[in-house]
Amino acid sequence: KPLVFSGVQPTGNLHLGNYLGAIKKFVALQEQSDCIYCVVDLHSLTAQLVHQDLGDQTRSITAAFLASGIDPKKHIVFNQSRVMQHAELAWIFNCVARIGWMYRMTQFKDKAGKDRENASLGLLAYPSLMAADILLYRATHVPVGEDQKQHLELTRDIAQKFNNDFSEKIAALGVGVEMQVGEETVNGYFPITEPVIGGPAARIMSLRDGSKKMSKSDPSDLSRINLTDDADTISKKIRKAKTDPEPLPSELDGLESRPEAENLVGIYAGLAEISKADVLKEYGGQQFSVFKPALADLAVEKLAPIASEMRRIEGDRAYVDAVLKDGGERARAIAEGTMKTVRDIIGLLQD
Ligand code: AQP
Repeated sequence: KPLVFSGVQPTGNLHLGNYLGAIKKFVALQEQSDCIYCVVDLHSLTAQLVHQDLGDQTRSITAAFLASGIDPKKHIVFNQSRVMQHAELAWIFNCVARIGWMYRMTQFKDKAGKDRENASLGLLAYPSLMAADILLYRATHVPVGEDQKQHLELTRDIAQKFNNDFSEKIAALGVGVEMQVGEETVNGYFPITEPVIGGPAARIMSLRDGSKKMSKSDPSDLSRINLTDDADTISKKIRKAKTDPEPLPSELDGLESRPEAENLVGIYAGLAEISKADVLKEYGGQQFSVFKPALADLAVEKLAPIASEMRRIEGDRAYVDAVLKDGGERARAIAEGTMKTVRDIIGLLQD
């Protein structure tokens, strides 16, 4: 059975990109897989150390998971810092990974900006912690938005290097498993994880600028639809979304070099669970004055029930805390099992 892991940072309001690119996939994967979904609070310290309300932000992301339909009894929902093995394995991966690998990460380059020397060491090492999050549970599949693709490739590189560096010890302890990686059969302790990226909404762009991804940290609230926006706000943001004056094309190639139009079509397709081509079959030739209100109605129809359920769950703080505590205990049991083996592989003495 596939084992799915993914995480979301407790850094501000969740938006439509987080929902369509990640959380909606988390929900869909529950049917055929065992899933572990994590609010990655330690990651949120990498870009900003001091937060006003980290605890409440963590609860709010948890409420969004539950309101979207994640079942915390069948699967595991917890916050990362509760399971200290994440930090322990991340340290080991810091010693497996090479600094050059980290400097190549586009997220580091974007977030560190020009003043690289002043970025936190944590921001540079972020992908090591992400690899630890995933490999601690020996997850086979990781649903994420397109922007995380490079970090997942690095996770595969870290797993592969660990498996190679310790191949003799892994064989001696008999803890390796055979895996198919592309054409090759390889043996190792850590799986070579498959990213689950794709579909029409893998990269949702800003509503104000089709060349930038929709992001929590964009200063303009008009650039994104927050999961908690009310119906009027959603309609207003879609009405004001940047577009060009042409009607929608009837064929996919007509969206080339029209990033804003393509983005709105992708959002519609993601919400309606159809392809972009199918959206164009219905709306090809129509003006945005027709398409935008239809998109706004669809977004309200899909998001309003989640927002109201989120508010209800957020109001029951004891329940949210109990979910995270229970999830933390179950996650810790798996994580400690992995770490016992990892310590043996490396040769660290333990009880
Ligand atoms: N625009 C997006 N389109 C599709 N997927 C997206 N994701 C984020 N933005 C988009 C996916 O959402 C998941 C959780 O993201 P995160 O909170 O862990 O980190 P992030 O990518 O840093 O989120 P933001 O909103 O873009 O925050 P800032 O502004 O801090 O950069 C991930 O699976 C991510 O791919």
